[in-house]
Amino acid sequence: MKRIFSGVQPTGNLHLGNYLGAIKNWVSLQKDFECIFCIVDLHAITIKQDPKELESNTLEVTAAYLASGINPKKTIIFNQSSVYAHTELTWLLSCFTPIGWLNRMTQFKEKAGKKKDAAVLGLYSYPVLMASDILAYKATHVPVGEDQKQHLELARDIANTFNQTYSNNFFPLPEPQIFGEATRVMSLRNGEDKMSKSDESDYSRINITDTKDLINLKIQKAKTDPHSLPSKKEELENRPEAANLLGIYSALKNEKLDKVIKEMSGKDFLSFKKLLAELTISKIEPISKKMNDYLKNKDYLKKILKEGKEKADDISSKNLLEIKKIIGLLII
Ligand code: AQP
Repeated sequence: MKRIFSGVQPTGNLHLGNYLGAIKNWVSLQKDFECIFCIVDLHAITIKQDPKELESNTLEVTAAYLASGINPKKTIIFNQSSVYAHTELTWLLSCFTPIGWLNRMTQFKEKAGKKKDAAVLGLYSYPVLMASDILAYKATHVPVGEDQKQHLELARDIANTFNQTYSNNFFPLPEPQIFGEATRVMSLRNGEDKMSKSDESDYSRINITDTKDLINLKIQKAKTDPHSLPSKKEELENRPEAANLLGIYSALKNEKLDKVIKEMSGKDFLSFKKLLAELTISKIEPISKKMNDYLKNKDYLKKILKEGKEKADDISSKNLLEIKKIIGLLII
């Protein structure tokens, strides 16, 4: 059976990178897979969160899922902290994870920065929680952006270690699914940095909730270089901002990058940015309108999460019981 698990953190400022790198691809996967899409609030608290904002951001991400086309009749949608298997499995799997593996994780190094010793344990063990999210459902496929590839490899290594320890194939080794022409959307202010929720400059990202005027302004102000647009993919080397904007355009348009490069070849950035802004608005505005409608009915959003939690609990608690039996923990 093919089963998908993925999630987004409710840390505010859901942006075009989250949409193109994750949510947009999930929508089409619902056709061929059994899908479980989570709002990973336990991951969010590895960084300090305001309690009120965390709660409202959780509902905002739920609304974004629904507004983008995730269908709750077909797909399980729930918030991570409501299903106990995630945290319990994290402990069990942490006993199969050598510290040396965690020391290699680049996201921890980036987020902890120079204050490594002051960083919380949760930030360090974040990838074990992520492995537990996936393995609690024995998910076979995990659609993510490029930035999460290393964590997914770790999840495979943990699953493999467990299987080898007990000479079984209990866990399938989850496959990463990295789709489209914008697997790593970069900041609009610097084509070398990832577009991210935590970037101090709001002009570095297009938020799903940005107004038409703000999207226009952010794209107009996006960093570029002094050349016109290239005629071949190879000419994008050392032009990170041009590569990023063309990648965003082709992902939004569902066209191959080569085709878009041909179409735009020789144009100046001013005219290309106009087209990009129009396209971005045409794709993002309907989502943000629907999101606002959903957010007017918080009880409905909570009902979706509750139904999702029950289904997620049902699958993961059975798996957790099996895992505990395999380990030899006495079940009373
Ligand atoms: N820039 C990006 N390009 C492509 N995909 C991206 N994703 C995130 N940023 C980009 C993908 O979105 C999904 C959910 O991400 P997340 O919210 O769980 O966490 P993140 O990767 O830590 O997102 P941010 O925006 O970068 O948050 P901060 O600033 O807090 O670190 C994942 O599938 C991710 O790959």
